[in-house]
Amino acid sequence: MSGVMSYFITTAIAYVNGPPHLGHAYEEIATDVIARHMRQRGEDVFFLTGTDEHGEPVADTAKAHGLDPQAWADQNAQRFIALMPQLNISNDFFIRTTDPRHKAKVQDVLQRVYDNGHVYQGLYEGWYCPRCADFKVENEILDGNRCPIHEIALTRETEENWFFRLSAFQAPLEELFAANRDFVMPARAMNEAEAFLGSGLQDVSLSRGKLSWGVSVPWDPSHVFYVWFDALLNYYTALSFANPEEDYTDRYWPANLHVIGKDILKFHTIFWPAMLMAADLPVPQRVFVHGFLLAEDGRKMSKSLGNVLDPFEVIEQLGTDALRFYLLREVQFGQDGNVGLAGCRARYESELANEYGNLASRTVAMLRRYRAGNVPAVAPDPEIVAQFDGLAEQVSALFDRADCTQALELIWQRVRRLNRYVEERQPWQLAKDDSQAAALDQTLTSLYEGLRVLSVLLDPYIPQSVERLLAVLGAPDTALGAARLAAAGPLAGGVDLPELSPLFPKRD
Ligand code: ME8
Repeated sequence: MSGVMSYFITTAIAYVNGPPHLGHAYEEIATDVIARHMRQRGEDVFFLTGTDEHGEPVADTAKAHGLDPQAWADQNAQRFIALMPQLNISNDFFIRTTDPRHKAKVQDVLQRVYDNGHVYQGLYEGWYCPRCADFKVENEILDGNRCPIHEIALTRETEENWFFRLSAFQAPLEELFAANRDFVMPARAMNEAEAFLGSGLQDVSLSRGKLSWGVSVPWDPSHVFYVWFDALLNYYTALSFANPEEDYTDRYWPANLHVIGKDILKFHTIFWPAMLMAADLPVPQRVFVHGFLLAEDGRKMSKSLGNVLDPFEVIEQLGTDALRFYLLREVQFGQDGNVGLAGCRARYESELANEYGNLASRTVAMLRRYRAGNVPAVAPDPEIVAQFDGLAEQVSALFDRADCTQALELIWQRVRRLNRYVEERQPWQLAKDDSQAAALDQTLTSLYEGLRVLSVLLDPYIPQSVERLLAVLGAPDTALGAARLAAAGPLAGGVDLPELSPLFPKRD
């Protein structure tokens, strides 16, 4: 195992207060792309996702549907579990926070925080958003005492709670931020976390006495833990029971990368590392904060405005790979972006079908027509070799910063380059002239090899299509080491290429 590194990557866990939506699909897909890339590098990846089932967001919606919270959570959790294969997500485990093993572990860890002297009883008085399950501090409140995220009226809460001494972690967090400038990425998110820290930390509620839907506090069973601490701890607790045969905690903790949306930055970059420090546990390496997907008209997606991009509709019309590709190609990961069905169809047509799909079809068709399906065992064109030189390394370096959008752009530049190469070389002309046989061999080998390498690099994004194509190319290896042009003739030499049906067929 020498040289193999463990790589623990997570998504946020979704509230089960409704069905999955595009924002959830986006986060799952992006995280999956990074996890798949890391597996290609040979790393020992563990990819965790799941559902957040306690607290007011779930208790309130359960009540509104006339169900008890557990029945409501069970029903909705199934929809999130079903989403994973629909999106082709390669998660290694799916945690539900109502799992008794999670609850027991939450109690253990928070008991340690209590025993370490970081908890006291006090009176909370302030503004609270039941949709965020968030106690807002003064500078987070919109005029008229409204939630900055949901824009709904905040409730005034006065309750006797157990408090976590967050303020005691001001200096340790400042040190963490100074020592690890990539703790929060991208840089804009780091600035936001530092601004929050810079405004001075106040202690936060650790428990709720008014709520019963949660994990009970071991030293005071009349309280349940505040849902955010229960939820954040999923990243740690899951490792202890994901595999009944082996406790994964030592193997994978601390997490390498938490992928989250911008609305939950404070919890992950401030509360979470402080809580871990209070429990004497190592803090994660990085938190990557992605943006929000908005409608094509730039507005928030809403059913009443009719501008919702429904991931299930895209999958049905264009396939899972099309959705995965579109979201990562259209929106710079880490920024907000506008998305819609029209844009998705356009990219399907112009890029997946006409660029990559067409490159694949014509390469296979020409090899079959001019060389009876055999790949000539000659070296590829030095000019194409130069174009691909260092590409896998550049893609890896971008993934080190979770920049899956720029990585895709680098790959796509080569897809376009190879299509231009076909136009420049005009293999159909070369084929008419026997004296050009060597030129035709070199052209076809270059196309075959280039297409194969690009497919390996595209595998994390569009795994179904790539794996189908690589099978036809007779080169199924998707390890990153295979993403290099073979110097002297194709890896697969002498394969007998079967026909390729269109990877991205025309849709109405
Ligand atoms: O916040 N675009 O759950 P959640 C992009 N349970 N991302 C979006 C989005 C959008 N329009 N809408 C939501 C919670 N998200 C908590 C997390 S983690 C210990 C607990 C993202 O179901 C959102 O930013 O409201 C978050 O990362 C994830 O979806 C789950 O949101």
